Amino acid sequence: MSDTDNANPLDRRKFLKAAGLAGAGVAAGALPAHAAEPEKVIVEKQEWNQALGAGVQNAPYGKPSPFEKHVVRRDVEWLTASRESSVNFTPLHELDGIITPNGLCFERHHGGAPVIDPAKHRLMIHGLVDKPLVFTMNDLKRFPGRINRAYFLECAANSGMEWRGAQLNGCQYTHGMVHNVWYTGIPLKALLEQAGVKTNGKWLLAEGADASGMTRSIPIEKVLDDCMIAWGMNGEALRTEQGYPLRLVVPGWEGNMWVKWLRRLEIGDQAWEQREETSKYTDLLANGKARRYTWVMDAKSIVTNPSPQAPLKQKGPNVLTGMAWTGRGSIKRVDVTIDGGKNWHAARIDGPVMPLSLVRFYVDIDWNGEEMLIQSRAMDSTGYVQPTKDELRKIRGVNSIYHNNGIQTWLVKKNGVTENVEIS
Ligand SMILES: Nc1nc2c(c(=O)[nH]1)N[C@H]1C(S)=C(S)[C@@H](COP(=O)(O)O)O[C@H]1N2
Ligand SMILES: [Mo]
Repeated sequence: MSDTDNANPLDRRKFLKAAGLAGAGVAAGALPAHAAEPEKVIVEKQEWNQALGAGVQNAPYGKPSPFEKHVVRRDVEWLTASRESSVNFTPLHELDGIITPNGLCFERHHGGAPVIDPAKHRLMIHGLVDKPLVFTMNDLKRFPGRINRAYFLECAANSGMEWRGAQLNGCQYTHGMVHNVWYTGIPLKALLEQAGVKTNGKWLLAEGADASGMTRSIPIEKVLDDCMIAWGMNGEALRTEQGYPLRLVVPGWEGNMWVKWLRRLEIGDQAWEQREETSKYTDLLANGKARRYTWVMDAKSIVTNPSPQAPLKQKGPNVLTGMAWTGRGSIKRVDVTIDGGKNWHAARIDGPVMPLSLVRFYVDIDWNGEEMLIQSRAMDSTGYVQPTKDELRKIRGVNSIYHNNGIQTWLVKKNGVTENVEIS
């Protein structure tokens, strides 16, 4: 599905001053309630209590309610060169909590999503090891030391279109190349211990079994620290799009390194300098030099509601919510402003705060119907504070599409309509 709202991105550019806005207070006033007079819908008979509902086994694999059919991954036509080498986006504004449902995790693949027979899938470990090994899926599932971990995965190109100014109108499009999943699998360290990494083994090459045969080099310290191979996501098997039957998990590091449909791991003494780590996923600076090996995803946050696809409908109490994540340690706090940065308020983080995993934050606001300029700013356990987009541009220029973790601004207009803007 494509979204024609985003067909003409430059129309969305907008630069506003932060002055003179006082749209709301952050302490909730009166709580939402209804008139004492009974509404018709509660006293009337409804069609759903006049006949039996669907029986069990009507849907052997459960689906969302038909009323939720707008909650889908979406792509953007002008960003879609071909279906097989493309991307779609997680509908962040429709989600809550910290876990991304399996069917809504954004997809990025370079050669389409292959359907692999797990009985014929193999994982090979070779190169600078004492004993090259080949595992079947069954071998891996019998391997001792299975673990479960929640991690975010963010594509380095997430928010990439925003380097040159506010463009895409919706957090699904500006920030939707991220998902957060509970993985089941085994630490890569355990497999490599069985193979025996030679002392000159300093790098790992991971290769996918898809048509793109995507490959990335990863330094051995990271591999032995917390990388895992996973066959499970959110309690069930990986989805085809996410690498069934096996994917690499590289916590906190850019999504491109999380090789899907994982078939081969080679140990070497230097990086392989593959396409995805040279001409791609390398950040060209203004002076013509490039930053490379920019693996870690810096702290970032986004207000998902309100946002352009989820405008405010009513004055008074409203729940502002969003999510934050960092590739270093864990999220320590998230501050939110509704007046373009004049005042900042510590958001309430709810749910587990785990390293290298999304956190959910809330601010209960009382909207008086005036314009608001909303931003969120994440801070992680290293003390790093999410920068503004202009601070990033000063250091990095605007050549690259990668690693834009700048603060996002939403303008909420008097009628509740919300737009992607930048404050200058
Ligand atoms: N084998 C293989 N692995 C791959 C890719 C690919 O095209 N082929 N794309 C990478 C990129 S660029 C990203 S951002 C993530 C996306 O993971 P997802 O599709 O589960 O969201 O997978 C990475 N792993
Ligand atoms: Mo990516």
